[in-house]
Amino acid sequence: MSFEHILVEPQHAPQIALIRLNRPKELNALNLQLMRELRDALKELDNNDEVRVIILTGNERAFAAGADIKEMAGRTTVDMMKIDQFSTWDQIKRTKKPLIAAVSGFALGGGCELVMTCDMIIASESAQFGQPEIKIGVMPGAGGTQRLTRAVGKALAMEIVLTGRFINAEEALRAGLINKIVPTETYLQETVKFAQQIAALSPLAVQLAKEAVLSSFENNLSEGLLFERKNFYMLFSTEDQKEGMAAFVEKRAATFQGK
Ligand code: DAK
Repeated sequence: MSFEHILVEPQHAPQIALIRLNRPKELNALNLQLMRELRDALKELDNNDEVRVIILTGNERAFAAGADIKEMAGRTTVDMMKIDQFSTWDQIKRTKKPLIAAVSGFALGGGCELVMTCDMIIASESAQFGQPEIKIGVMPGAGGTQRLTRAVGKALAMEIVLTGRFINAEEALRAGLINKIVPTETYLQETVKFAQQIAALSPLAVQLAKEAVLSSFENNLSEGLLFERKNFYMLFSTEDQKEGMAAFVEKRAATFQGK
């Protein structure tokens, strides 16, 4: 895999892949090419049996400061509709493996929306989150008004979206937007440690459990419970379920093969 705006390490650590957004001079502004590269890399890593968890990160100063304003500034509604960035974002959303965002510095606009498309968020002490689109005359367009509101509730989401105010890692943790705050100097190593806990588990159980949690965004409660039940039953046809339960009974560590 070779890309211009992202760096991909399929084996950053055993079973852990890393994708780094890499337009540092532009604070990792998400231009169309970067997003397409990200979509292609995720698809490839999703199909790679050696990979169990994918980490998405930027650099210490910025995860991503949003969509590339310079690229977007002259566009009309018709241009935007023809480009149809949503198909790229929709594909990213369909990643089956757990996707963990390791965020340091700015995660703004589309950057914040991308982070919220991930399954879990580990933030450095210097992380800042925001949806400042309102300050440039637009509004969030890639899920910001929906995912942020579900994560932090109406009052704070409304404030963030309507004023463009950034929140820091502490406030994001208190509000339920992120999983954990870690030191800035070691934020990536800490994220890898976090990812390793999940990589050690049955990838089949992890995938179906992820799907079931995400279904709560799409379905009402009874549909969601039915979806969960079917995934739960399905896991009883896997070797990993036999291994996991046998290991518990035999008081030993389980080894999951993803079968
Ligand atoms: N786009 C392009 N360039 C950017 C950028 C961005 N979003 N953010 C920063 N840069 C560039 C700056 O222009 C500057 O470039 P040079 O002037 O050096 O050439 C360089 O990065 C360093 O930035 P600053 O000099 O501004 O650095 P500061 O530390 O002073 O300020 C900042 C950092 C993050 C507070 C500031 O750069 C800033 O406010 N950036 C813009 C933040 C923002 O408004 N983000 C929201 C953009 S709109 C959609 C999907 C997604 C979206 C929409 C639709 N579909 C699927 C349809 C998303 C929209 C957005 O994200």
